[in-house]
Amino acid sequence: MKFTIYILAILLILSACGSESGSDRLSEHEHYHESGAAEATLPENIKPYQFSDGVTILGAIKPEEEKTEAKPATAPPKGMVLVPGGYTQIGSAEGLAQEQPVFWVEVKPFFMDEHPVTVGAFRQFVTATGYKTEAEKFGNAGMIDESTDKQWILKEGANWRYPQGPDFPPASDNHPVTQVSWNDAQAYCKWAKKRLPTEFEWEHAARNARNDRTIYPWGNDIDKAGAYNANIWQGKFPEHNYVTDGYKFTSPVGKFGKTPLGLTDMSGNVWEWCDNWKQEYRDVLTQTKMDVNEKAERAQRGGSFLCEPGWCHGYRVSGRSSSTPETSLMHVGFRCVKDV
Ligand SMILES: [Ca+2]
Repeated sequence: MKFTIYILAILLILSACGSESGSDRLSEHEHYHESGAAEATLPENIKPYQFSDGVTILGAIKPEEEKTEAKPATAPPKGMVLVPGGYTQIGSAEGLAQEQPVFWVEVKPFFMDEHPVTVGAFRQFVTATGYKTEAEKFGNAGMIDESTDKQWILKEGANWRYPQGPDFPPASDNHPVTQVSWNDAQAYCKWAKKRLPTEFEWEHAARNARNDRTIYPWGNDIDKAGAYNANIWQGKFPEHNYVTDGYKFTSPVGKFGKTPLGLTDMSGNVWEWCDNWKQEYRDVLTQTKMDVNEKAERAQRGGSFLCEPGWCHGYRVSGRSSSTPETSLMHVGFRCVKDV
């Protein structure tokens, strides 16, 4: 049963930067550039409510008064940056249907890891605790297999140490850890006395805690005179990757996309697990109770090295994806946050 769920999860990751080459299998997400998206309207009569400890959903209206919060007395822990609190408009009227309708949130300040959790950091966790990841327990994990026409497969022996399986090189310590499930990410964050961000905290940070309306955290250009700001896919997915940015798979953390807040890798490299279940925004706003069954998926943000705009432009700040919580994939990692 678990295996069936796992296969299903792999298929569902189609929305996360494509796992099949046939255009008849393109999901709504991947038709972004063909069809665009009509602007969705907000449901009426949304009352502000506490989405999580750190986020209040406000709805259509941003409060008029600007709060000026004193800088926290505590300095950010090593390897983390302060994300100031404030108001952010979540989503994009120019984005996909799943990024709409746009709405305001109030976010409390928090500390965020500068970059995704690395293989080296995850190794420390495993050494200290003896933790076994779900991919290790299953004996396999999801990867795109170049030898079988670049289809997603469950690769035997693939796990965080060997993201593409033991017949490929091991993961480098300074790259983001991948092949970790949401459950694994939770276990790591708990061990590190941190937690996963919610999607809205993540987007607030990607919008530099000041509601920047740019496509990416640093602006609107993915490259500047050929120098890339993110590790993504160049060329037509999945046929050919020109690897103009220098990395076919993951890249060392901190290499790409430093934001005004001091975060890196918020765009591209690996998708990042978020704490919350993924729901349609309309359902979030109307507080529609979610049916949490075995198909329910946890949210992911940030896009990956497999993303190219013609197929998936998930590395925009408003981009979203998701997988079931036991799924492990070669292009999904995470970073942690900590309450101030
Ligand atoms: Ca790349």
